[in-house]
Amino acid sequence: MRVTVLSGGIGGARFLSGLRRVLDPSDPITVIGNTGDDAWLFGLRVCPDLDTVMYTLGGGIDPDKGWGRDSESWRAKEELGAYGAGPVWFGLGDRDLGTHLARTHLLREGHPLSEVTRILCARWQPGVRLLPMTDEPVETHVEIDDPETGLRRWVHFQEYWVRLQGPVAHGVRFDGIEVATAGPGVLQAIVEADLVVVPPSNPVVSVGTILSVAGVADAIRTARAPVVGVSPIVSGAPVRGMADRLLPLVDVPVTAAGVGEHYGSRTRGGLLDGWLVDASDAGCVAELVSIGLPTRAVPLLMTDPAATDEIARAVLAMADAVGGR
Ligand code: FO1
Repeated sequence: MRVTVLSGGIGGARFLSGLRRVLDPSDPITVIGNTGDDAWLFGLRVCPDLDTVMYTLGGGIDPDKGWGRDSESWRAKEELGAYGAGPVWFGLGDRDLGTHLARTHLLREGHPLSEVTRILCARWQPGVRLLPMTDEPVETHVEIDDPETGLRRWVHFQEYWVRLQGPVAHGVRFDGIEVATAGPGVLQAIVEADLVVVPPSNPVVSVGTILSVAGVADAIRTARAPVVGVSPIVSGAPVRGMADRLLPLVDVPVTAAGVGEHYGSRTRGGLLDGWLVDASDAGCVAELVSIGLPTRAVPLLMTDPAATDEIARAVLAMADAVGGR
């Protein structure tokens, strides 16, 4: 069974590790990774959502943070700080810097990001094919009230999330999305899939970014495979991250039902054939089913690998239930 998963952030990567474990090794998984979080730092191209998938499935992730490398050291960061070379607020560890140096070197040699990602993954063997959503640069920016001046200004997503800790947001935009084309293999991975999964990634700045790439949303709407989503919102709050501050920007309530309706039922022009909400949100199942979105309530907290595997199994079961549509 060929499975294609749209992924961004730590939640998406953790879900993927469960899906990889529960599927037969012969079932290929293709990941369409968000690149809107990417940034130039110290002249290096940092691709957080690609690296989080590569490290998490390749066994190199820092398990507590969910990003960056395990057993990390920070000598280069200390040296940079000593020179007053900013930004000091973004934690680039020595081992992680190796990835960014290798990536930047390959980019400078002219390799597209998709080829660079394939080369980096050859070391990690993540057990999935990791495709950047596009080979062209896209950078998410968020409009905030500057804490010093109180004036509205746009900041890069990493500054918004890491330096400012996700304050109230007044706008979000994906710089470069207008001219970005789907990366090599991206649309094909959706068209050829036997199952498409929208994991519990941020609906605005991970899934939303990927869906904004030309052709991706339409490919999902017309895919022959069942499309199953997993709510990133549990009991009215994001399990991690800042979806609660960004969902209002697209007029979506911070609820499992709100995000499900936002993605929409495929029978009504939306993206999903099935939607999983947490057991604590079982109260919204009947309503979503009544608007044509098959929904099930199952435990969605990825508290440990066993729980994560159960969520992946629930996705497969939902796909079977709706796939025969
Ligand atoms: N997140 C933080 O909260 N603080 C950091 O210093 C930080 C550094 C970092 C370095 C490399 C990398 O790949 C990710 C990093 N992240 C950090 C996480 C990153 O901001 C988020 O994972 C994504 O951009 C949003 O999903």
